[in-house]
Amino acid sequence: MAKRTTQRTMTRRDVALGAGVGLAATKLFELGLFAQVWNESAGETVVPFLDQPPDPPTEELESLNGVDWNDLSEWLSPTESFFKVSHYDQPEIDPEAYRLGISGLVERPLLLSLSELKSRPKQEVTFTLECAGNHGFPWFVGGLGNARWTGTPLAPLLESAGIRHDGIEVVFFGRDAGEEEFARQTVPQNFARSMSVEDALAPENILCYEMNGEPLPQAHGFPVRLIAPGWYGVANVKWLDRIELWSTRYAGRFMARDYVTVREEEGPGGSSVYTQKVVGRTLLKSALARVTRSDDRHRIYGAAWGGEIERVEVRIDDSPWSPAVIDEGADQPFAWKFWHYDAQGLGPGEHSLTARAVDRRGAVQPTADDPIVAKRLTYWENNGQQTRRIRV
Ligand SMILES: Nc1nc2c(c(=O)[nH]1)N[C@H]1C(S)=C(S)[C@@H](COP(=O)(O)O)O[C@H]1N2
Ligand SMILES: [Mo]
Repeated sequence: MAKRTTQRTMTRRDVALGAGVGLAATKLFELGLFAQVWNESAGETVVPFLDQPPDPPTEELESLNGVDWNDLSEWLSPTESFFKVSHYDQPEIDPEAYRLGISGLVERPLLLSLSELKSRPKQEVTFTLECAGNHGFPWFVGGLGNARWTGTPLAPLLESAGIRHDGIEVVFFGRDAGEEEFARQTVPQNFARSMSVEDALAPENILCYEMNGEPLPQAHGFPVRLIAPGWYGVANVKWLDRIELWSTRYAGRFMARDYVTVREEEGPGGSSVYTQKVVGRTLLKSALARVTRSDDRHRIYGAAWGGEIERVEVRIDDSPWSPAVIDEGADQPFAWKFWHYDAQGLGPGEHSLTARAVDRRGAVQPTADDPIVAKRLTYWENNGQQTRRIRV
């Protein structure tokens, strides 16, 4: 049933992005930003994983995968292959006519043009955006990407609009719209997500108009999207149309029905109780990318993201956990870390390789059979440790 929902709601193909992207890539390459982090030496050969993810069931779902783990080498994900998730239409917005409204329970409603937004102070963040459904299906493993996002901070704008004391909820509406059923009635809705005032005022949130140094591509929310570092993809509203301050909680589809993690938990006397949690902040996560061999050494490459990563640890078969080397991203709090781990003298036969991320507070990425992961009844927020197998 869950699968059907995804197929129905995630049906947008990517659009051709045009010549601007080629320029962007060249420019960034000159700046050294697309430089390959993992420079494999001549003697290194790839040892394929025995378990490979299947292809997506339909061609339409292909654009949900951006990262191809087997080929991953660029720390900054190229814009042209960045994953795309759009639940409704992809509105084309005239940048000249564009106005972003900030209204509702504010003292001074604002209506801002794109050039007004661009003339405000600039802020940049390198942030790994991930769909909360990533790793929710065997074929959905590349629903993430790391980009440099540029825009203007949200908090000063909300402050200059003046949030009234009864404004408790900040609702971000996209321009895209679709039909939704509420109480057996079908009604039109805009894509929207909300945050508490406190969360919305976080200094890292930006109204973003550039991705990897170029104007935001249409598929990624042109002309303006919210970038909320530390939050799952769904909170990063594209084609941002209006921001409203409400005195009540907002309970649209993407807050209250989709993107809700339902779990079975143990209640009193061993009974089952069920909880529902809105998908919000990202969870601590890691993944293996590939394994190479040169002589007697196997090198495991991977990434970790979704929290304040302190270290990444690797375990081979039933050996003790041992720390990996962080190669890239240690200085960027919202970006994924690239890591590698060297294993010497792996004996012939099959081996299982597992990685786990550990955060600054000592929290460990859960195992795949931890109830917090295994007792999810919806496919969102699968951040369980991943085990991959190779044959030596
Ligand atoms: N307006 C709007 N914003 C949206 C969406 C959408 O369908 N409409 N999808 C969300 C989801 S579920 C994800 S995972 C991210 C994906 O961002 P990307 O397409 O730029 O990779 O956008 C989010 N923002
Ligand atoms: Mo998503």
